[in-house]
Formats: sequence, C-alpha cells, structure tokens
Amino acid sequence: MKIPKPVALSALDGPAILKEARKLLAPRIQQPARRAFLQRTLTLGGLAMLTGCSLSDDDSVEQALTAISRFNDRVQAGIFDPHQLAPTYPESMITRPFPFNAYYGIEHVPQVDEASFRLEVTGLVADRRAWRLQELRGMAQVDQVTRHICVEGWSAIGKWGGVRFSDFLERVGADRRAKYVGFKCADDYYTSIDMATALHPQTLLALTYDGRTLPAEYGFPMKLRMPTKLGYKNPKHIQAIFVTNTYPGGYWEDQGYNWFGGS
Ligand SMILES: Nc1nc2c(c(=O)[nH]1)N[C@H]1C(S)=C(S)[C@@H](COP(=O)(O)O)O[C@H]1N2
Ligand SMILES: [Mo]
Repeated sequence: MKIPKPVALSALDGPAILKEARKLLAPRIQQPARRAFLQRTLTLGGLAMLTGCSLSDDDSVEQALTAISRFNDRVQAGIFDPHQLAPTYPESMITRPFPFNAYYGIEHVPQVDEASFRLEVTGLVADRRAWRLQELRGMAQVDQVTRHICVEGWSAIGKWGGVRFSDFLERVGADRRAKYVGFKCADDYYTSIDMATALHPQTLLALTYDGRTLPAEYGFPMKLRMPTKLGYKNPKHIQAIFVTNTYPGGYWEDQGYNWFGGS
C-alpha cells in the first residue's frame, strides 16, 4: 500500500476526498471482496452519513476523514492476531545498505550521548525509574530478520536485536490493560501503539542493527521494531516511554496517516 504524504483537501474537491476516504477505509481488512464493494459504493453523501459530518467546509472534510481513519483503527485492532507472526528471513536476504529515512536529511540525525542517556519510563507503570542503556543490555536479548515497509513506497529486510518489549513492560510493571504505549524521541518525532502490539512476541526494543550497536542513523540509542506495523510506527532515538489510556497520536498520524498502521 502506498500512501503519499498527507495533503490538505478542499471541501470543493469531491473526487479527491473520496479517493482519500477509500484509502483510509480499512485497507488491511481480510475480505478483499467486501472491501472493494465498500470502496466502490462510497459516495460523498454516503461518507457524510457514515461520519455525521456535513463535508461543507474544510474542517468537516477533515473530521470525516479522521472518523474513517478511527473506524479503520478499530477494524485493524479487531483482526489483529496477537499470536500470528510476521515473516522472518535468512540473513542472506538482508538489504545492503539498509535505507535511512526520517522527516529530515541524514545530516540532521540526532547524536545521543550514551554516558548521560537515561530512558524515561512514566505513566501506568509500577516502577518509574529511568534506565541506563547498560541495564537494558543486561536483559535477555533476541535477534530478528524482518521486513520494514515504508508507506512512501519502499521496503527492506534488516536484522534488529534487543529486548522483547513484553519482557520490558513486565519488568517495569506496566498496566497491561492500558490502551496505549507512547514514545518520545530525541528528534521531535513521537508515536504511540496499541497494547496488543506492544505485547506481541516480535515487538523488540532494538539496541542493535545487524549485530552491532544501533548506529545513529537507524535510531541510537534504541528503536521500537515491530514487523507487524508500517515504518512510521517504529520510533527511533527513543528517550521516553509512557503507558496511558489517553490517545497520544503521533508525528505523521496527527497529519493524516492511519494510527493503527498495520503492515
Ligand atoms: N525518531 C524518528 N523515528 C522515525 C522516523 C523519524 O523521522 N524520526 N521516521 C519513521 C519512518 S517514516 C521510517 S520509514 C523509519 C525509517 O527507519 P530507518 O532509517 O531505520 O530505515 O523510521 C521511522 N521512525
Ligand atoms: Mo516511513
């Protein structure tokens, strides 16, 4: 699925609004025939009725598209299988060099100092102590070769290693019934994920790339790596992790990308 960078839509541009709404309509629903039907039969009137928004001005168009995207989140959360594993690959298939991507150029990658670094952990957790990198390296480590899919139209296979995020959440005594886990990064990036994905066995708090300390461009000191989610859901340069029931949004999500962002 390729989604261009979000664009501002005008209330006057009916076809563009429908095109956007069709893309947001549960793109990952398991029944392609039913999805195709919904997408084909969607009209501007139908969209207005579905969402209760008039579509008469730019704000109401925005609201309607957001409503469709939230509906899509619920469908994806409903079909997400916490035991289904994303494909893994042999090391011979790793993409070299692995692509770099961020909302800025590689020359602006944040340089985080390991000695002074502390990972902040807050919100609905029993233990709100900050972590040093060395303590995370002391926990059980796993390696995984998986495919990263970016909505800008490329994908690549890479090898990430680190702590299973579910182990980390257990260690800090996170409330597993909470809805969201949010992330703040050393650049101005931020994102958040659903608890089911946070607890998925392939969700890693990655400390290494291809067997070596995570390089700056791929997210030093740590990145959340989820092969079940699109690239923009995988935060690099994580500085703070918080568990919450209040919807935290995300850098791209707040500009129109779908929040669940399953791949
Ligand atoms: N902190 C931070 N994390 C980020 C981004 C970013 O700009 N800043 N971009 C996201 C996007 S859109 C992609 S595709 C991946 C790119 O990761 P890579 O550089 O390891 O390929 O990082 C994601 N995580
Ligand atoms: Mo991306």
